[in-house]
Amino acid sequence: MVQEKVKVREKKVESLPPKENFSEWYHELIQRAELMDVRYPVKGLYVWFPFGFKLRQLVYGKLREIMDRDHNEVYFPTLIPETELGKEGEHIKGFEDEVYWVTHGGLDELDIKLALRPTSETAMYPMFKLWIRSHSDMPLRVYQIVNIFRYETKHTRPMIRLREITSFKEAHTVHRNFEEAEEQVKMAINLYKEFYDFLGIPYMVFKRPEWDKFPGAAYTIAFDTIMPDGKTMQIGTVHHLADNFAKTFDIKYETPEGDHNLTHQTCYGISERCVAALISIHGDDQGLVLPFEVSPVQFVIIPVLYKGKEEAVMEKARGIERKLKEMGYRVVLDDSDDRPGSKYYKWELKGAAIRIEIGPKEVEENEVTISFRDEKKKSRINSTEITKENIERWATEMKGRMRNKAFEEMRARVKYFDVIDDIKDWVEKGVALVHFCMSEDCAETIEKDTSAGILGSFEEAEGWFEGEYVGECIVCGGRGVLSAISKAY
Ligand code: P5A
Repeated sequence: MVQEKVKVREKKVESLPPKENFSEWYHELIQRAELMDVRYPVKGLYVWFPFGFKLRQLVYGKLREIMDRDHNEVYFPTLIPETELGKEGEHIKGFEDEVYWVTHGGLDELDIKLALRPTSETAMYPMFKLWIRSHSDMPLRVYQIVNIFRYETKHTRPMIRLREITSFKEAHTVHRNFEEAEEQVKMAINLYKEFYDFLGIPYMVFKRPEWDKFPGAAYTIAFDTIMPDGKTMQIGTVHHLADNFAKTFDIKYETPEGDHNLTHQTCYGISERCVAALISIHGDDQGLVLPFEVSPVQFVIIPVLYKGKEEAVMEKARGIERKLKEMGYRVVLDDSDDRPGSKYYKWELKGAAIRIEIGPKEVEENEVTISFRDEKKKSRINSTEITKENIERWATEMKGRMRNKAFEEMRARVKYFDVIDDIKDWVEKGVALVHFCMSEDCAETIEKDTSAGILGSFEEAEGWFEGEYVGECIVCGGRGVLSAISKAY
């Protein structure tokens, strides 16, 4: 007997632009998958839709879990008096073009202008001066996840270049000396590696050149990933501040011998660029592809209804929904009257990690049809195979595939050069590795010849380059170290 499908709603949906046109794809995807609404009427400010906010919450949940192990969460105010913000000379020089000022309270002009924090060093460190008394008060490690404001003049883009960064995870630490702060820098690098490894996002770690370090830092370590258009994006930074800010804010402690020494500090930050990287690197022509752990919809169950069999199919679908929810997973049973094809389309767009289809055949044989978002194939499994143990294995395997694919794609965009003229075309689509002396003059030559910039010297080249770390500078022939050149976001 031929089974007759239940009549369903036909909905025409426009497909996404192909990912090849990255900029368009990104812009369309974040709207259509309901991550961010870009229609807010202030440049560089965007609205998180509920679905996008859920993704943000899941990603930041991991970041919190990592930070909470040895940092305490705090909250410092949004407004910073001009007098504090301006104290550290280098710091204010770096930020003065980017600060939003509050000048009035109602109709009254304020005595001291207040800055909307562009980052919180100058909000926190005057208080650290009060908190730190003795050597036993250290290490002090705190973090907060807050919004900050930067009046960016370059092209703004949701999650990538914002004027209100809504999800700025900033950590600040205080130590007894330079070496202990340096240990903290290493620890922070490892924490960020753990975070990005968890998301399956490949990265390179650089020491930024002198002219590109964080304003007020002794040195800056940066994480960069390569976006699908071949440009690099800085997805996190770790700064050794030495005693620069301690001098400005007079942060001192008493040693066991009774001396009074300046503290050394570090700070490190990650913004919602981590979410931008996640969706850009793993996404495909159909939409979001998300690791199981952070997907707002881990399972979507799609009933395939045939006349006379609706009840049996729905009953099984509800049973599986209940079972998965009891196991603690995020599940959607899509029982809307759209046709299965539209449902597949919708949940692919939204990156549902695992799809389970149930029709009359599956009911008869106590099976389900299962597919993973990152793969094109479907398979039939027995319903009893849906166990916590198997699900965890599927999640791990899926992450492994996603990470490998992302890593291979990124590796294909990294290439070593020893002749400047060959670089110009390559940086349109990837990163050029070179030996470089780190002088500003040579960097200017590179920028003039290639329209791309120096990312810095590699902290660890493993996985990206097999050759010698030291070699002749590609510009002057002097002593160079392994460095990278790219066009950056
Ligand atoms: C570290 C935390 C700092 O501000 N102070 C506290 C230090 N470092 S940073 O490099 O300036 O910023 C940290 C990371 O934030 C991201 N970021 C942005 N994301 C979106 N829009 C922006 N306008 C923006 N500016 C910075 C970068 O990933 C940066 O590494």
